[in-house]
Amino acid sequence: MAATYTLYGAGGSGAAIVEAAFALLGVAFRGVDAASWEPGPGRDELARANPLTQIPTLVLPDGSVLTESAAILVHLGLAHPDSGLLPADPARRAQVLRGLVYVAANCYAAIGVIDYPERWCRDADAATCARIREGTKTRLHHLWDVFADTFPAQPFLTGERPGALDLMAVVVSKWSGARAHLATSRPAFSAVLARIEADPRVAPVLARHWPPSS
Ligand SMILES: N[C@@H](CCC(=O)N[C@@H](CS)C(=O)NCC(=O)O)C(=O)O
Repeated sequence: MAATYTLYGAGGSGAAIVEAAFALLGVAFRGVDAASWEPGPGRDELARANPLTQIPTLVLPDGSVLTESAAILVHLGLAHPDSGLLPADPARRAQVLRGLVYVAANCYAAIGVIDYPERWCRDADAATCARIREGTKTRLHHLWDVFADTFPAQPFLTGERPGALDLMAVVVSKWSGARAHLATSRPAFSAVLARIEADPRVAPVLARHWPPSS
């Protein structure tokens, strides 16, 4: 069998970003169920590939490991220049790269604090963890407001078609109450997220990760 991509991931995780990218590309991949919070052989394999044991982690057909959702999207976009994952126009592409790093460095990083406050504050008790979570959530919602004000949809965040920035934004905004916040604070941006979710290639991936009944 020809070498293929191997994607480590779990339901409701950032692996949905990369699965949706493969759906836009029409490229097959092998999925391995793995997450730091799920003990088992998948996690052991993931830890060998990515010392942070984080998902998404992608093993490329040449066997090299690619982590960091933004880097994975940029790599796939460059490897498939006609896919529309990244804009061809350099000025537009620059803004998409800016947006990808913005979401990874600001929003996704904040989720890591909300999920694991004890990693960021030595000897934090439950009350301290709750305060860290609460403050980070408020900051996260502000970060999304700024994102919405900074990256106009044309009509998608990547351009005329859904692409890398759309996938990053639609998945990372699923967490920590960002959607409920944006529905009131930035309704036009919420409508853009809904438009991305409705794409027939993206919708089944999101439905698998976030089943409608859940
Ligand atoms: N910087 C990474 C963050 C990835 C990340 O935090 N993934 C979460 C799941 S959505 C994870 O694996 N968390 C488990 C952990 O940190 O132990 C990226 O942009 O891909």
